[in-house]
Formats: sequence, C-alpha cells, structure tokens
Amino acid sequence: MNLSAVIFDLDGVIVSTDEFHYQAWKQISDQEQIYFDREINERLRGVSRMESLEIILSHSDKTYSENEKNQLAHRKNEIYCELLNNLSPNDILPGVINLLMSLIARNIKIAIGSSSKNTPFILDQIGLTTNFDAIADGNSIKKSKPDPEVFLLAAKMLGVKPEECVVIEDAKAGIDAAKAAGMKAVGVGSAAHCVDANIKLNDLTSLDLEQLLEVNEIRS
Ligand code: B16
Ligand code: MG
Repeated sequence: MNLSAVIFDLDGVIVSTDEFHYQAWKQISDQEQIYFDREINERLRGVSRMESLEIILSHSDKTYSENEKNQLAHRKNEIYCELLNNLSPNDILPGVINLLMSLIARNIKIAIGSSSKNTPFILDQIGLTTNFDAIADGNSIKKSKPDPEVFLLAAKMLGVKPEECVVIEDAKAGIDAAKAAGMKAVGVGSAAHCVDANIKLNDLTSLDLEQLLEVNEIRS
C-alpha cells in the first residue's frame, strides 16, 4: 500500500509536554497524599485527562465524588496550562522539523492525532498551527487511545484510507490505537520497546523517509 499520510501524536512525539503532564499530576497526587511515580505516569501516556485521573485515584483508599474528580481534573489542567505558557518553537523535539519538511517535499500529507484537548494551544505555542493538513484531537473525539477513533478521524479529514497511513507514537495506548485503525506504527521514546511497533526508535533524528515508505509495503 502506498504511503499517503503520516499522523503524528503530539505529546511526547512533537514536543515534550509529557514532562509537564507528569509535574502537574505529581502536584495533584501530593496534595491528595496519593502515591505517584514515573512508572505510574507511563500508564497515562495517550489516555484522556479523566482516565488519567482514574488511574491515579486507583492508588487511593478514598472514594471521590464526580464533583471532586472534576475539580481535581480542572486544577491539574490549570497547573499544566501554566507550564505550557513557557513553551516555544525551541521545544520542538529533534528530528521533527526535518521529517515534516521531507514529507511535505514528497507530497505526503501530515496530520496530528492527539488525545489532548490542549492541542490548539500547544501548536500555537510552538508555531506549527498552520503546518498540518488535518488536526484530530481530544476536542473532536469521544473515546481516547487505545480506541482508534482519533486516527480514523485524521484519515477521514485527510481523505485517505487508514491503510495508507503511518502513525508516529510515544505511547503503548497509541500504538494499539494505530493497529486497531489498520495503520502501521512507529514507536518513539517510551514506545521504542513496544512489540507491536513496526519501527522502533529513541527519537526522530534517526528516522529516514525511505524506512517510512518501506514500512507501508509490509503486510501486517
Ligand atoms: P489534556 P497525546 C495525551 O496527548 C497525553 O499523552 C496524555 O498524557 C493526556 O492525558 C492526554 O493527551 C489528554 O491531555 O489533558 O491536555 O486534554 O500523547 O495523545 O498527544
Ligand atoms: Mg503521546
């Protein structure tokens, strides 16, 4: 199958906002005296804000009302957005700009497929809002990764078939979502050891375009 589009996850692939999520959740956990560490944080990658909160609260004996949960999620987002205020184009991760430019030069479409409701703000902060052909994010979906909804929506917005797309992800939930959508997947950073990733990389500096074109020739 020809490669028509590459769908980029945002947090952990384009920019390291994953560290800001960790810091914001850590503050909430400390305030609530709930145990939270980087291993638990790994399970929050790619999943929605409320699902992330549920994972954190599963380490507490206290029962939280819906109202309390909404307040905690709201507070976490305030802390997170405060941290996002310092984001700039300098925070775009290594290899991203070169890859985007090579894809554009080959007429391969580029899209964002992110669970984050803060996607528009983040893209604005790093100066990439107008560079993508489609943006599918947490504001336009009902089910977050590992459900394939966000990637299927991105493909639909681009007008391409799912099997013509490759996803680049840093989360196991995202690799699972890509597979469920019938797409090939590149695992970077935290997803570099994901068994289901078709290409595994520490970061995007070592991804060359030929590798991406070849991966879509492989039958899954
Ligand atoms: P927000 P991605 C995801 O972004 C994050 O990985 C995940 O940790 C976060 O809970 C989720 O977005 C929702 O984010 O609170 O900003 O709506 O990796 O899918 O780009
Ligand atoms: Mg991510």
